[in-house]
Amino acid sequence: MESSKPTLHYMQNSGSQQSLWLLEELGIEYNLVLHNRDGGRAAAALKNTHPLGKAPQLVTGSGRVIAERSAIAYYLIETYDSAGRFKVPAPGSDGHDSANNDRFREEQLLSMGQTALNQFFSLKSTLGGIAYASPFFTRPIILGVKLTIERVFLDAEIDNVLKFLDSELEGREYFNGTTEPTRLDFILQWFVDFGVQAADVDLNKYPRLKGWYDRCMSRDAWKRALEKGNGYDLGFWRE
Ligand SMILES: N[C@@H](CCC(=O)N[C@@H](CS)C(=O)NCC(=O)O)C(=O)O
Repeated sequence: MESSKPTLHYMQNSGSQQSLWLLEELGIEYNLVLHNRDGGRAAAALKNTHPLGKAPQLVTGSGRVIAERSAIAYYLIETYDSAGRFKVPAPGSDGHDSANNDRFREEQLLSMGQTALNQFFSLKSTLGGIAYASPFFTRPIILGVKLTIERVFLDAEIDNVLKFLDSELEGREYFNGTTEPTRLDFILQWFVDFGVQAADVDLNKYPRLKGWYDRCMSRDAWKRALEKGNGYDLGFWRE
């Protein structure tokens, strides 16, 4: 256990919310530094702590800076979850739900969020953002390109991954079959929310995924994180 408190650098309207959610779930003491976006981009001050200058960042009790949400979640759970509340039970132990639910399945699902969903939703929301920011006479052209890309491959690819994730929740409250969220849920929740808020994903087509998404956001720790942060609206670029 670290001696001093960790510090979360949180930026409004970003995946910092999921790191704050985990800190609240853990119930530990921490410092919170709130950054506003600067013209939609990262606050310049985030470069003072990490060369990439992105959010979230976690400064550990011993001064080490950790970037990347999945690494932050990994570190926080390893360091502070001594009761194992948010860890995946070992195969064969109580609370473990199937022979194939192991580190390899977890890695596969994490990667689907970080690679497939992230690139699909980034493409969709970037095209939407460019159309939104462009002069009204070029907007229909950009929207036409966006609709063509969506029709030719993008929407089918997204549907493919979301259907798979939905099937992985068969008989499970959270992705690892636990009764509490694990790192997989803290990370995948971000990608699904990115899709819902910024890329027009309709979760009603994926009822198990929708149930899981609502379950995550009905947790007291999620709500406390929303109150402590300085805003969480992933469609902010439409304003
Ligand atoms: N792969 C990083 C993503 C970091 C990142 O790109 N964060 C976004 C907010 S969700 C950001 O800082 N955007 C502002 C910018 O790129 O200017 C992670 O998982 O933490």
